[in-house]
Amino acid sequence: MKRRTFLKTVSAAGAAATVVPKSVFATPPASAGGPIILSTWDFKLPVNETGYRVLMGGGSALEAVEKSINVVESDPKTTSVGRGGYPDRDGHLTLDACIMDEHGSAGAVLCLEHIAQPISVARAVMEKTPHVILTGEGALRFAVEQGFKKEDLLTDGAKKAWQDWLKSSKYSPPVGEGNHDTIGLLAMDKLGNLAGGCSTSGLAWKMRGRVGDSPIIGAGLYVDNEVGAATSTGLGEAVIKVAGSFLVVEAMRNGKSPQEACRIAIERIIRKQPQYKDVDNFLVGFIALNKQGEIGAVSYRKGLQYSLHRDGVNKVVDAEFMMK
Ligand code: SD4
Repeated sequence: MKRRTFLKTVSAAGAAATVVPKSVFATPPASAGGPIILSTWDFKLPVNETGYRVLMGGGSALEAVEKSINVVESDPKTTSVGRGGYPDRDGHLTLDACIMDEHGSAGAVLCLEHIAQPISVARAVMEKTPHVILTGEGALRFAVEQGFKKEDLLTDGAKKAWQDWLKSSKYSPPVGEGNHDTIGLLAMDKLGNLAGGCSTSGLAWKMRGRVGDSPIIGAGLYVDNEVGAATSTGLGEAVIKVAGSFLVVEAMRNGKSPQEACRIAIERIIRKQPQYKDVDNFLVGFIALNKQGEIGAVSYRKGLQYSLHRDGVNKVVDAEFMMK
């Protein structure tokens, strides 16, 4: 087909099919203003408090996101994020993280080893390189050049758990006990600006080189400062296939509340990935925060908790779920 004909066809079809939602043209809604910190799970660590303090002191949402997530990454007892995370099936602990700021800038590291603060390396990728993603060896080299300390992050406990697993080497990908608890965290600062981050060691006993949704912009995290932000937890393969966090933010752009928007993403997974309906330990969940300061949290099955710090109160809440 000649180029001119092709363009003509596309524009004719596009004119018929595209309904542009009003919200695309609307002025971005005025923000309710922060400080607000919303994060996945209950880590029993001062996660939200750390970021909230940053925000109360006039710090940016981005700064709050990084500092909060660093708390989880540094904790050797958390077996799903940073130091102390469970390794892959070959015994390598590989870390994934991404971050987005209020300008829509993004940075990510995939399969990073030996660096205890992947979210900070992701921020450095965003701020100090022309790229969005660095992986593996290159991410490690960049981190070391930036002054991050190269360490052995596999704790004795994680090594023992891996050695126990090796005895059976039974691999069941759906997220189960001790195999979840990625930190996804969204923040709104006093100016009403949004930022978000996500950090994980991914699924325990995964294949070498496997990456889930957590460091993938649009899957594990998405932030649009005009609209809202979303992040996810659970089986990354399921989230990537529906571009989950982007889907949530786009639903908010089209007028849905954060709660409705999270439901839409879970519904999409239910409809498009029926293979998980009878898998008891399958879990995915989304949390979302819009520009008005409203929040949402919905999971596939019962089990997701979220932590919300707002108006000086930090609470842990059970999320709504959609499947029995
Ligand atoms: C992954 N989404 O690597 C991560 C795992 C996770 O809560 O969230 N666990 O697929």
